[in-house]
Amino acid sequence: MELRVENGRIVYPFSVGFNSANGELDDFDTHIERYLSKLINVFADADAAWQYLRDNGDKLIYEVYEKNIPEVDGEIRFCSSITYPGKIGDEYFMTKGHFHSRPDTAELYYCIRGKGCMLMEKKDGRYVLEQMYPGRAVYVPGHYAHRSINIGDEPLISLPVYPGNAGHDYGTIEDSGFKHLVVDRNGKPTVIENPEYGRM
Ligand code: PAN
Ligand code: ZN
Repeated sequence: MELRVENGRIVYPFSVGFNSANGELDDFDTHIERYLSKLINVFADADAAWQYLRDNGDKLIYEVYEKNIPEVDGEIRFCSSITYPGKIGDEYFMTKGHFHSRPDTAELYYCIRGKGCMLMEKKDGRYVLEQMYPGRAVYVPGHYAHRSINIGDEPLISLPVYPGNAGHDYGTIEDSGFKHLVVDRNGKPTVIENPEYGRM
C-alpha cells in the first residue's frame, strides 16, 4: 500500500507483508541489488574475487527491499536484507557494512531465515560477533560498524529496524575496511585480522 506522508512524516498506519522464504517485502519502494563486480574491494582477497568473476560471471551477493520511510528523527526505518550463500576465497559472502551517519544511533536485526553472524566493530578495532539464525535478534549499539555475513548454505534473511535519522556512512569502511574478517577455516567460521586493513 502507498505510504501516506505529509510534511515529511508518515501520517497513517500501515502494515506490510514479508515473505520469509525469499525475503521479498510486499509493495516495496526501493530494491537495491549488490553484485560482486561492484564489491571487489569489499572482499579482502581481490584476486579471488576477480577469479570468481572469471569462473562464474557476475553474482548477486546481497539485496535489500525497502519502504520509503522518511529519513527523519522520530520515524522508524526497516527493510528486508538478503545475503546469499557463498565465499570469495575463504571469506563468506557479506554486506558492505557501514557506520551510521549519526553514529550514536542503534539498530535491531531480526533474523528470519538462514545462518549467519553480525560483525560489529568500533573505530578502535574492538569487535563483537553475534550469531544470526531464525528467531534471534541482534542489537547493534551506536558507534559500531555492522555487517551481516552468511555462513550457511541458504539465503540469510533478516529484518533490520533503525531510527529514521540514522543515515549510512559507507565511506569509512570503503576507505579502510573492517579490522576483522570472518573466514572459513576447516569448515568453521573464524575471526582473523584483516591483512588489508587500512589499505582497501
Ligand atoms: C541495513 C543494511 C543492509 C545492507 O538495513 O543497510 O543490511 O547492508 P549495507 O547497508 O551495509 O550494504 C542497515 O544496517 N541499515 O542501517
Ligand atoms: Zn545500519
